[in-house]
Formats: sequence, structure tokens, C-alpha cells
Amino acid sequence: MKIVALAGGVGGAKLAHGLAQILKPEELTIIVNTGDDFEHYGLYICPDLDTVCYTLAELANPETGWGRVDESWNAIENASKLGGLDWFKLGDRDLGTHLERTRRLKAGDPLSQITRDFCKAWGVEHTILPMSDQSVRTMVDTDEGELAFQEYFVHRRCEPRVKGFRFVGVEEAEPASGAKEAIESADAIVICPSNPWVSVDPILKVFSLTASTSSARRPAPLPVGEGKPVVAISPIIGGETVKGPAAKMYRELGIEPSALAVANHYRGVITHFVMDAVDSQLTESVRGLNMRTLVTNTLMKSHEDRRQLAQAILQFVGSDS
Ligand code: FO1
Repeated sequence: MKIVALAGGVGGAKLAHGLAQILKPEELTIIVNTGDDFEHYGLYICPDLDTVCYTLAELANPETGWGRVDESWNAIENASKLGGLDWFKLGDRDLGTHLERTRRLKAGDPLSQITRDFCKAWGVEHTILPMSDQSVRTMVDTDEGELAFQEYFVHRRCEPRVKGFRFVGVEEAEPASGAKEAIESADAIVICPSNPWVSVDPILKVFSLTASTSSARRPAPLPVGEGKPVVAISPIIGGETVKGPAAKMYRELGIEPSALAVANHYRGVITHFVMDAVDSQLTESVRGLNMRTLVTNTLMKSHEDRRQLAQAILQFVGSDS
């Protein structure tokens, strides 16, 4: 079964890792959000892309979910001592990734090719692609003005109240080389349990799969995914997010955070929806959105949880396709 997974950072990476434990390399392509990318110290940083690559390479820091395992912090500590910026923690090993990626980008290589080469070097056999080789920048509109994504997320610890989002460059961004073909030849598309507003929506917009950030712009009859199952896994469990600000964002945008709110967010895009057992009382409401539902354990604490959730999702979308 050929699957395309759409992923943001930590939650997306965990499910992608579960899928990679089951599917052969030629059966899985993971398309990753690059709206979080930014330049820092003159280096090109791709947090979500690196999180997915490190996770599949089993090189990720198990405590944070982002960055590298067995990391040291000499460079950033030294920079900080010299008066430099230290709000975004770049580890010594991780810095090597940013240095080499920046060198290659400056030499004119596309991000998708660089990512393929890095994955080969790290022993990752499944295909991981950025959503686009062109720049898309997520901007967060807040009560303190518009902030670049990492400024909002890491520097300001998601404290400002969110009013909306803007994805600069998304209209012009073409899908990365190979990504559209992967979607076209996939049997199903899996939207990982990543933040719908800032991790998944930018990818959906690049592929014209939706424009669900505004109900006024509810659209898009799946020009790419049409005719195949598209399944989303709720990142909201029992009204809260496992990690990150998705629930806070829903609240600040005037929507009660719940699995139902997530299903509603993806209305018109998805055919199948997976939610946690603690949210089983929402099943009928989600079915009312014309979606098939699966209620299961979606919390991925261990590698085995990741594999089991991936297995359940594959069975769910495979059972009627
Ligand atoms: N997240 C943090 O909360 N604090 C950090 O200092 C931080 C550093 C960092 C370095 C490299 C990297 O690839 C990711 C990093 N992240 C950090 C995570 C990242 O900024 C966010 O989790 C994502 O952008 C949201 O998906």
C-alpha cells in the first residue's frame, strides 16, 4: 500500500516513524512542513524537516523530540557568552546539519535534493521531502502584532494571543520535486497528528488540498487527493494537545479545542478521521461531518505505540479502498 504522510514536527515525526516501521521504503513518502523554517546566525534552519529526519534516523533527542540525541551545546554557550542570541538552542551536532545545508543551498542545490542526500547519509530509506523547494514563511498575527513563527513559538513561548496566520509565499510555492507525483500515485494520504493551523495547513495550501483556515474560504475539492482516502489523526486528545500550542490557538480563535474541532477544520479534505478513545463520545458528531471514524489509542509514548497506531490507520484506510 502506497502512503503519503503529511507531517509537522514532533507529533508528525512519531507517526511517520511508526509508518516507516511497517511500510517498505518505496511505499512511504513523508512530506514535511517548511513554513517554520527561518534563518538564524546566517544559517538556514528547517526545524520540522530535521525533526522528521532525525526521528526516522533514530538520532532525535527523546526528551525534546527536536534536535539530536547525545547533543552538546558548546557553540551556542560560547556565542551567548560573547553577547550572541541564545533563545533558539542549536546543539553542536545539529549545527553541522545547518552549516552543510546552508552551504548546499548557497551553491544552488534544491532543499529536496539536499534532504534526500542527508537521509542517505543518515541511513533513512523512506523518502522525506520538504513541501516545497521554495520559501514559505508562517507568520502569526497576535495581539502584539505579527510575529515570524519561531519568534512567536520559541522566543515568545507562544504567549501572545493568536488572531490568525499568514503563509508568505504559499501562493507561488510549487510542490517539491517528486511530491506531487507521490500524492498522485498514493493509495491514501495520512495527515499526521500535527498542529492543523501552522503545521498542516501550509502543506495543504501548497498542494491546493484545502484552505480551511477561514471558513469563508471553504473549498477545494481535492484536486490532487481526489478519489482516495485522506485520513487525519487528531492532535487534540481530551481537549488538550500532547505537545505544542494547538489547543491554545483554537481557544484564542474562539473555537473550543476538541477532536471534533480538528475534524471540522479538515472538512472537505478528509474522508477518514482517527481520534483517541477518551474522545469516543464525539464519534457521532464527527460522523455527521460525513467522515468515517476510528477510535483508538493515539498517544504515542513508546516506539510500539507509534507502530500500533500506524498499523490501525493502515487497516482503517485499507479496509474500504
Ligand atoms: N523548540 C524550542 O521550544 N526551543 C528551542 O530552543 C528549539 C530549538 C530547535 C533547534 C533545532 C530544531 O530543529 C528545532 C528546535 N526547536 C526548538 C523546535 C522547533 O522550533 C519547533 O518545535 C517547531 O518549529 C514546531 O514544529
